[in-house]
Amino acid sequence: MSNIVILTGAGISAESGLETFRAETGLWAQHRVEDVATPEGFARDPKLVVDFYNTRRAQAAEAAPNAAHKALARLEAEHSGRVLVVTQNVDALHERGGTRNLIHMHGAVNSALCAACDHRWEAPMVMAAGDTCPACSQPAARPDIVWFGEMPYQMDEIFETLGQADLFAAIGTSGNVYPAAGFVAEARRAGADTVEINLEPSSVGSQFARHITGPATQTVPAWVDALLAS
Ligand code: BV8
Repeated sequence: MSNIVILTGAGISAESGLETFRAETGLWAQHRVEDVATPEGFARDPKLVVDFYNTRRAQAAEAAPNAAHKALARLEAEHSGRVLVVTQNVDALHERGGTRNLIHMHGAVNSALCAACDHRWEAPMVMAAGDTCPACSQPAARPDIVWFGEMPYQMDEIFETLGQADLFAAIGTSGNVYPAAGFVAEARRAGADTVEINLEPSSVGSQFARHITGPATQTVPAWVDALLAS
């Protein structure tokens, strides 16, 4: 199991108190996706979208990494081979939990992006629609988030690593959003072993060789212990 690729979703941060998307009381129950997570929604009402991410940024700052985040950091530190965490999450709980080799494929709520010159900088706690870019001074600041219809970040690197994976794990993701939901098929094509760690099977659960069921703060540390012992 030298090369391990781990995809995480909102479920790994749920026990840190951050809402998931598709639970009954989740983020998509409170906001229409097309209003707050699409470029069209941002163009239509930039204040609504910027405020949505201001709220998420404040909630993420209040949250603490949980035992699952910390277990993945321990795996990276102690595993003899390579460990890459690809997260769909925009919170910073993986890096605050100690993970270094990390890709935020859907962006990060602590980062701001200039829609005019592509400059990135650390987002202020509260962004406002029309904020100017510190590099080009245009009023084109936006949350550095990948919205629906936009290309996720570092896809070449992700696919290259999936092609060399010995083990692919998906933790706390419902498998509803592509291209992330297609990673398990890519890993299987590379001959990797696959495991899904979740409260219940995801929409792509049938594509995984193994399932570990239960809350991430219990299942992930036990899974890491077993991996490091093997
Ligand atoms: C793109 C913004 C193309 C950040 C998000 C086929 C191929 C390619 C694309 C598509 C396709 N079909 C459709 C598409 C388009 C679309 C898509 O997938 N639509 C879906 C709805 C059908 N995809 C896109 O638009 C993507 N872009 O494809 O671009 C392209 C090509 C060329 C040029 C340009 C563009 C972009 C997708 C990114 C969208 N941005 N968010 C933010 O606001 O946070 S997606 C959003 O949902 C999140 O980022 C998150 O990543 C994603 C998935 O949610 P999950 O993380 O899985 O969370 P969820 O609530 O759903 O599930 C939680 C899970 O945890 C559950 O399974 C639950 O059981 C579990 N759980 C809960 N508690 C626990 C737990 N598990 C363990 N322990 C617990 N305690």
